[in-house]
Amino acid sequence: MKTQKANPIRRGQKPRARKKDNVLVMQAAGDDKKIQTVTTRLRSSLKITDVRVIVTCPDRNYVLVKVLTSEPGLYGVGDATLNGRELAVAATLEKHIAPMLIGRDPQQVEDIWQCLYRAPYWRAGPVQMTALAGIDLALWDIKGKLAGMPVYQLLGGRTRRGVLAYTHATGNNFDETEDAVRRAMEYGFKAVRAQVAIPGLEGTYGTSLRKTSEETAGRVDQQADLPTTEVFEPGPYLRTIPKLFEHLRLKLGDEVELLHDVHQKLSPLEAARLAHDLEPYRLFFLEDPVPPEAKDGLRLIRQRSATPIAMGEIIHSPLDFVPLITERLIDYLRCAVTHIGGLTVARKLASLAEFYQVKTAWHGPADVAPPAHAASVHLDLAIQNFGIQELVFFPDVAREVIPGGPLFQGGYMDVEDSPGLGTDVDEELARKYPYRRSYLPLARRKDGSVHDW
Ligand code: CS2
Ligand code: MG
Repeated sequence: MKTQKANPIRRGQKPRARKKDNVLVMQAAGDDKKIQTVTTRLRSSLKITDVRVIVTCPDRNYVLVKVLTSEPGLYGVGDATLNGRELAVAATLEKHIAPMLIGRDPQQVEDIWQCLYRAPYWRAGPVQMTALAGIDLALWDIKGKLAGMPVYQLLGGRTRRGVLAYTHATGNNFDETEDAVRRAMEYGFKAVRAQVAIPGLEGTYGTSLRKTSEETAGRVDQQADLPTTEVFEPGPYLRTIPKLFEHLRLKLGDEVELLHDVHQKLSPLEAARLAHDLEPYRLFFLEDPVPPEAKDGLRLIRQRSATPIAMGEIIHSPLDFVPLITERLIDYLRCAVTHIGGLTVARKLASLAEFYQVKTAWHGPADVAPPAHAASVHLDLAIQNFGIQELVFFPDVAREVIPGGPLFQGGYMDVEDSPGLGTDVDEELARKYPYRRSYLPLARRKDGSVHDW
């Protein structure tokens, strides 16, 4: 694994400014004393001058936020992508949030967070919390650039050499899923999420080989411009999944960490049964076993099994996590940093969780952009109670439009030691890939009634 310097700027040493760093003014100032004067002046007069919202579709839709400041070249980039509701977030940012920010000091990250959370009066919700996160990430990016430090340094500094990552493996049958897990292991992964198509059901969440699968969801070139439909039945699902993990443990042994995502499809009683039936196969965690509306049902799962539970990618009000943490109903906090309101609030949740031995597993899918992945990894590196990080590899076209982001090697993720979050957006290139309407799929039971996807 790559080892990195703990701190890029030692005391008495001039800040190193690369061409694209936004601390050039500090470098130009010459000796340390002048640097200090310029920095102090810059800090006391810094203002937000513009908030640009960039909606782009390099392979799938992303919403980027660029916060510009009165210091030429100093800006921050955040991610505010909400799969399937991109334009609602973009409008919130442009029409409601941007006017409140012009002229404000971008260094007041906490105060701006509190204003944007409380000022609308209407609390939380995925659209508002994602918009707020986009701004929050951009402000942390600016703060890092001003300090000449990567964001994890501002969060307390490195507590680990790297961040344990997991990827997805999927197949139409047990053998195909086993092969996919093996491929991930050969690539260096020590933890893999395993999903399989359920016999008799058309399309199953998490299986990439069907048109309506999770891998293609939101990927516009493969999707109709109205929601596609999958079929779900709990019976066959509950019979198949324990057999999948029995197969995987038998073929792959005990060492690889295995995970599974239920994607909020079960009732508490069904989920309790699944968690119990999976216990012999020692999952790293079982993800989102019930929908958020049924989160009280996590108590039933706890009574029935010791399978670790991760929950939260569709919970968007930070306060909803408090009972889950303080009653120890979950083992892994699994909201997306970018859908819960950003680093400012995610680190508070992580701190609360630390006191209850609950760890983090921030949501890291392909449908949030590199600044969101980078923010998660910066936080993972700094907190004590990090658990695991979901990792995706972006296609080249997305990496060209939104450069930078975490690195992966030997099963672990890391970030470059550049100031801020270490990501950017090429606005000109982004314009070449305009937004295209896309939806997440819908699920129905065999009798036609609507179910959670
Ligand atoms: C999934 C997501 O990564 C995961 O765990 O649950 O891929 C989810 O389906 C998407 O983020 C929905 O947009
Ligand atoms: Mg999930």
